[in-house]
Amino acid sequence: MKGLVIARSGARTEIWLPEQQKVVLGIPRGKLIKQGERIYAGDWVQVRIVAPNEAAIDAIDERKNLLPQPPVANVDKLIIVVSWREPEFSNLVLDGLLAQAEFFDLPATIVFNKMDLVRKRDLPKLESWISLYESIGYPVLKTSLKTGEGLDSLWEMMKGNLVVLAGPSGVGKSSILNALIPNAELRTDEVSEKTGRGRHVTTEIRLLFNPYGGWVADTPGFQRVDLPKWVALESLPVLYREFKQFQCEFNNCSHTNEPGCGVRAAVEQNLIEPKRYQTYLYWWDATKQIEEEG
Ligand SMILES: Nc1nc2c(ncn2[C@@H]2O[C@H](COP(=O)(O)OP(=O)(O)O)[C@@H](O)[C@H]2O)c(=O)[nH]1
Ligand SMILES: [Mg+2]
Ligand SMILES: [Zn+2]
Repeated sequence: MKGLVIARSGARTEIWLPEQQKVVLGIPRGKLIKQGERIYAGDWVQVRIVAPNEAAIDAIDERKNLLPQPPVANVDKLIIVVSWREPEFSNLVLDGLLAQAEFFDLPATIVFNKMDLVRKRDLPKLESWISLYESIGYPVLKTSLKTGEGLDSLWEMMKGNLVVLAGPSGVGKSSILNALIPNAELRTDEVSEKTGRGRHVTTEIRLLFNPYGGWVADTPGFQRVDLPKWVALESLPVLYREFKQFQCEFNNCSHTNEPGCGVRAAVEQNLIEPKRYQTYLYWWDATKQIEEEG
């Protein structure tokens, strides 16, 4: 029988059995432990029922991807939440998060939340950013928890998938989760302040059942751009997806100073948005610096 790992904390593994519509405790077989196999939330596993609420885990299915932070396997969608104001939009941060998503093979969707805070005179600027990201193949949604704008589209987009929210702190990730899943509010910063326990620190990763279908991780994925730490310098050139269609003289071209670079030629002809190329150069330098430090 197949099961989905929905919670991992220390030695405890909870498994959702779609056929039985219930959650059981998962006990990894000795063989798996000996092989040093790690089990992640989001893993699909082969199980055998050994007690009313217990299942032995015989095998872990191959993963299509693995998000490192929080550790969640088989992510269908990474939703990168940003805002135009409070906090102010940074295309440098967004491009870094998109490159991280590419590196870990996570299909990314961009959500501009807090649309209610966008001034009328800023709308054309915001729309041109949105067109840019749509033109390179990232879906973009505009939402507001305050007015309800775009929430139906957001729920529709999250439906039936295993979704992780990512993005800078303060953009509204917890608010989105709470609006979707009312009893998820245990996880917000406000609640932990109220209980006086300070910041909620937990090693548990739990997938919450999306009432429209599918699952949502209860803690956000990357909030910072750790790209320079994670990515080998030579893989950076393929993480800006619109660069891939241009040919360079050298196979391993870094698109920085090599002769015959098709990417730089495309930037000059505005076939690649110069703003994207600028952030590429920034992340290239940052990654190079980390690599040189060893
Ligand atoms: N005006 C406005 N405020 C929002 C919206 N979404 C969230 N907020 C507020 O922004 C603050 C940060 O939200 P939170 O969900 O904690 O952000 P997180 O750090 O990404 O989880 C909170 O005070 C929310 O009430 C929105 O669409 N519009
Ligand atoms: Mg939060
Ligand atoms: Zn090049």
